[in-house]
Amino acid sequence: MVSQQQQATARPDDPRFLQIARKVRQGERLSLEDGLFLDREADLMSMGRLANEVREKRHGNITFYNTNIHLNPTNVCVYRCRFCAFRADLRDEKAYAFTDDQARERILEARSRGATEIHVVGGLHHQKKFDWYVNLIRVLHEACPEIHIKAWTAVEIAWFSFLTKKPVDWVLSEMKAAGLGSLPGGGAEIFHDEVRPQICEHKADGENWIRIHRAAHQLGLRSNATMLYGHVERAEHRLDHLLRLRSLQDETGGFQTFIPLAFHPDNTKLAHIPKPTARMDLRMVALARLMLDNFDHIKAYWIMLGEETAQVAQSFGADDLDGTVVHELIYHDAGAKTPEGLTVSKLHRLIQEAGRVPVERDTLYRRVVREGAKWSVEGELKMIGA
Ligand code: V47
Ligand code: SF4
Repeated sequence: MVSQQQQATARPDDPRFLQIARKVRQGERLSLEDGLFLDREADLMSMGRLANEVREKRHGNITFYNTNIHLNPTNVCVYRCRFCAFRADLRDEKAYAFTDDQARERILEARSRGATEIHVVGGLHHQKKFDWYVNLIRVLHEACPEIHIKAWTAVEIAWFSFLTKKPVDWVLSEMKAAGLGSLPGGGAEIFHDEVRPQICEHKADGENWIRIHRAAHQLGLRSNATMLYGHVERAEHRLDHLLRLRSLQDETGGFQTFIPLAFHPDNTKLAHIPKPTARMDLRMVALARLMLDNFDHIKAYWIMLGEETAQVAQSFGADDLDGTVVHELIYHDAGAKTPEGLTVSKLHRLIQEAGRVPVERDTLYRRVVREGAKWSVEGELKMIGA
């Protein structure tokens, strides 16, 4: 079997690469075959340089980041994804579920740190009803209405629809009314049916993930997209995934950013699979930048990639590093060695050392003007914050 981390073999002047470079420079869309060649064979440095051209044409020398905090409301989960080290059973010692007071405390902490965003994803608790999840959003929003709530993956939204027996539009509208601002990109994993049942049996499938993001976009909610790579999938599955995202983006334009997520094997049922190499990480960033010609942003999520690879990724197509990310659990449970949060000055350093100019954005990619913990978005006069 060919490894999914196979070394590239083609020369930089391979005619297939030259043809791809010509297409990219002329603004022509890359095909499935182009993507397969880039993923399996293309010379990594040439591919990175081409992705960097696209990135610099769109964003110049800027790398975006945001000031955010995470909240994983519960780790109890009815599913047993084989790549997940975070989940717990109801009676496990490590099982937890946030109370309203704990959630309020977390968002007040976010405010005192000057965060513009709270990122909320978690497990699907066996005993919690829809009201618990919607109430959590209400509590957060009422405590700090100025902080954008990016919450619930499509898998969670599908679960709420199952719990309430109501359509996805209804679930999303209730959440929006409670204060939901946008959807994160998680739960996408790998859409393809040859892979999905092997890594996350039973949970919402690829078609449902797409359907839920379409519904969110139609309700005016923006969302992100991810792809979990470096486990049992192969190039053709990754390309299928990227093309499905590209096609939904053509239809709705509702995606803001794509985040390739590097698989972290520790403490998971796939612990025998080695962690993706930095070469593979960089290839995925460049591949995404070249294939997703209708996505504005490609995020190099520093928590997953490690700080050094996230720095290099800024020259391989990425224009965003995510954020300060205080209280991250999902990747640290799976062995991520990065810190559980970074100060703004450390994020600035990560960006400046890579030769880029840091620009703080909010969740919707508007520029943030800041004085300490007080901030406003560009063009708005009122300063917000502690
Ligand atoms: O769907 C879980 C991934 C996702 C592991 O939208 C793992 O800005 C690697 O939604 N190794 C949830 N990945 C996280 C998520 C997210 C993260 C960052 C930014 C955004 C955004 C969204 O985390 C899951 C799954 O794909 N995940 N376990 C693991 N062991
Ligand atoms: Fe549950 Fe999410 Fe972990 Fe899957 S990835 S087991 S849905 S918490």
